[in-house]
Amino acid sequence: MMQGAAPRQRREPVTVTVTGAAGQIGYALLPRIASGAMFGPDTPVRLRLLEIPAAVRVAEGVVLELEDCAFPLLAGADVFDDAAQAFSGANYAILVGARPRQAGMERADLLAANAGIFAPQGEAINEHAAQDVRVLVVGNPANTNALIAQAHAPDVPERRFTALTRLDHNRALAQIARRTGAGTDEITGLTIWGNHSSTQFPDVSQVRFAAGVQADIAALQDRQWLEDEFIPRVAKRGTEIIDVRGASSAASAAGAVVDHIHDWALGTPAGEWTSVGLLSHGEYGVPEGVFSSFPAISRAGDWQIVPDLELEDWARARIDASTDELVAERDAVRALGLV
Ligand code: NAX
Repeated sequence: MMQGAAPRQRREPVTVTVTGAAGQIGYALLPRIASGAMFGPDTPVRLRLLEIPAAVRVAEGVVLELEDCAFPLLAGADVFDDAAQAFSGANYAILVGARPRQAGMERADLLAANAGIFAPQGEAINEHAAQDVRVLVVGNPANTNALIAQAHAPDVPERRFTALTRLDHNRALAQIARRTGAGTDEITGLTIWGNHSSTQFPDVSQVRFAAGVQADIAALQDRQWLEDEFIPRVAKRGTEIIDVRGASSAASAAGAVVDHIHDWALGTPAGEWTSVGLLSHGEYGVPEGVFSSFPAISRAGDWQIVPDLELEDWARARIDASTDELVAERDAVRALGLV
């Protein structure tokens, strides 16, 4: 028999639980996690997938495909319809599965339906996940679902709960790159503030370009472009994708999940920040007790909100409008006794 190359030195596997694994984001996300895109080429992953009973077979089909990718880093993939089992030993929990808004559903109905998912999942994380568990909520309404899950996991440090706004961040980055001619990796200082909804505020006031870059930097001073094109396009990009693709964002959502957890686990690059939905303690005047998107850096596995950024008056008004919406969502779930 021929002698192959010596195996790489590998770390202990990381256990990642993904809910909604049979859905379209799941289908785009799971191969990327298993490929090593999330934790790097030396860290194996063990996947624990949660689905509702009716979708377990589909999730098992996705596992068959993962097997057929023969990923060297995939240390196992199992499907469950029970949250306690699915979250057992999870180092990372990615909560994608959610109830979509159906015709005739009021916002309170949507929040209540999702609370029925995120409250028990928060409890299961509290009871069964690993000590170092880190949680990312993707399923919408993501910010308030994160609040519900966090409120039901009192033993997990609150900063270990996050809501995904990295997709909005990446969408804004791509639009700035298009407008200025800079590469997406030559742009720093972007922030998404507020809710992952059409009220969000993509803020370019602190944007910086890499030294020597050939770009139309002055374009970002064009207030008319910012207000009439950039902000609405980023905030309504989800609807644009549905109109053009005929289905909601999946590959880009999966890409944003990979970026978010990658930076959380391995750190944001020196001198850069990203956008993360975090529980507010009044930073930047955002009301306490809502999950708002903030500028954040990750060091040693912890998110820290970037302090002391200047906010112009019009930015303040837009952030307030988005966080008012978050307060209204919080009050609605509070009225239902859910947080
Ligand atoms: P799909 O409808 O394709 O998949 C959702 C999956 O979740 C289904 O397979 C369903 O069976 C499962 N599910 C439902 N309840 C569950 C439960 N209690 N436990 C486990 N699994 C459960 O939706 P998909 O396109 O994958 O989107 C998933 C969620 O992501 C939606 O709520 C969507 O709105 C949200 N998004 C959030 C984004 C963000 O940036 N925060 C962007 C992308 C996406 O729109």
